[in-house]
Amino acid sequence: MQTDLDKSIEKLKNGELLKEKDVKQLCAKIREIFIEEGNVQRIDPPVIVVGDIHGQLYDLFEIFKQSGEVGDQNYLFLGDYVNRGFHSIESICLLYALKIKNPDKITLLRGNHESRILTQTFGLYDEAMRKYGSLNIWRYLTESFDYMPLSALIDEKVWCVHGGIAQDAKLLDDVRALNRLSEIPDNGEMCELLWNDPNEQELKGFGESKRGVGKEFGQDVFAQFLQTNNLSCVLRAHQVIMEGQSSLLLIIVIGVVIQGAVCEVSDKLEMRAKIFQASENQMKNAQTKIWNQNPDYFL
Ligand SMILES: [Mn+2]
Repeated sequence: MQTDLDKSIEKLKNGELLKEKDVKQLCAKIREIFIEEGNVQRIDPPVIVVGDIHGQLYDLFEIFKQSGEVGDQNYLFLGDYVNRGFHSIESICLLYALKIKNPDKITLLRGNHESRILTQTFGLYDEAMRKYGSLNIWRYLTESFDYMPLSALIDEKVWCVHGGIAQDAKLLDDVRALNRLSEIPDNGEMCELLWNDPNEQELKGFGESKRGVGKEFGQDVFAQFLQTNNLSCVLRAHQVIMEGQSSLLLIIVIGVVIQGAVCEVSDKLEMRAKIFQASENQMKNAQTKIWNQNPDYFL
């Protein structure tokens, strides 16, 4: 028999919106799952790592089509599910529903856009008003964001985070010790994990970020962090490089930018970028074009 959850997944996969009460229920359920997860959530390989989705539902469909359904494959999403694209609500609801169905097969980290402030400026708030005529959906979703894990660790060796290394969290244990159940603060460790960027020029240590929030960190910080924590690699997202046709999806293995790609991490921790073809449907999305012409690099 098809459960309510299966029905919701089917609807979302058809590009349909859920009823308000169903979104409310998804958000309540997902909080119970998130709260059991750590600030450095452990993950076993193999896993497919995916960068910023930003409401691009049809690109999300394409990823599942090309790389396999959740359940057949393990997935790790690096945050920034909402804002910018036209389908923030459908995208995050689909990811929540899939995680509720397969809690161990899909990990959803928090990005800097999973916040009350950024959603009020960059799309989710307006989308909730436009599609549901009330703010309830925005409220349910932003409350659920407060419970999302901050980072993940694949096989003790590959640390994954939306932004980067935080100045006052030199050890993974420092990250583990944070109390994350809140709105993203505008400074401090939790803020920096979700906002910081690597600086590939001369910078030593930490410096100011062009974004106005968070910091940039030098290659020396990165090398030290790997050594101290006995890691082989850091995987992160967050930066949007505007050269592709359509997709905002991006993963940066520190130092190497993999654009429009998902990153497959094998059980031997070998990494392979899989170049991702933006969906036909998404190519027609006018808003995507606008973002391409007008790169908003700093948010
Ligand atoms: Mn981001």
